[in-house]
Amino acid sequence: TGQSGMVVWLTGLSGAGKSTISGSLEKKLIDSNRLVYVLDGDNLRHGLNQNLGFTQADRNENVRRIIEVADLFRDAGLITIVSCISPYAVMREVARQRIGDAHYIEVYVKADLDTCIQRDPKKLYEKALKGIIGHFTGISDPYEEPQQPDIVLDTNLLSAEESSDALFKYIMLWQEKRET
Ligand code: GGZ
Repeated sequence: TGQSGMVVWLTGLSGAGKSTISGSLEKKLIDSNRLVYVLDGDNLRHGLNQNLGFTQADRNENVRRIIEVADLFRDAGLITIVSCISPYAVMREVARQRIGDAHYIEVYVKADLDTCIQRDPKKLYEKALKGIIGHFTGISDPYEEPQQPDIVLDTNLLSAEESSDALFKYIMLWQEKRET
């Protein structure tokens, strides 16, 4: 497979399902012999981005670094899956510009705020609602919904498996179109 790299950028609220879908998509791509790597916002905040918090400036710097790393992996020929809230539309636009339209897919992992609050796997919403954590996306910090994502995965309706399946198929078709 003479594959060329690309970036699959997952944006959405905390708890929307980005990390789960990323992991499951990664597995499907590996099973079909693709080179793939996942860049997860939460994980990168333990190393590369450990000096950054959640102000708008810090989130933008976080996303800026992720864009640069993602573009390097893409350049190396990998399907690079990015999973980070990336709440500001401007920075997602920076990503598309920097990485290039021809190598970039924006995926909106969509779930209602109420659903995310119900799921609350890390009990972060509970803390945010009590005011123990500030600047929390959806509660005390903004999330700008994508206006023209390439694909929307509505995790209120789809399981993580169904979502990653739909995304996998979308990527396969997208790559076919690019190659011809
Ligand atoms: C949002 C926060 C916050 C605040 C900690 N707001 O769902 P998670 O837990 O596992 O992933 C979230 C992660 C957000 O990091 P990102 O790098 O994706 O954010 S951004 O793109 O906006 O820079 C969440 C956890 O960190 N977390 N505090 N205040 N999410």
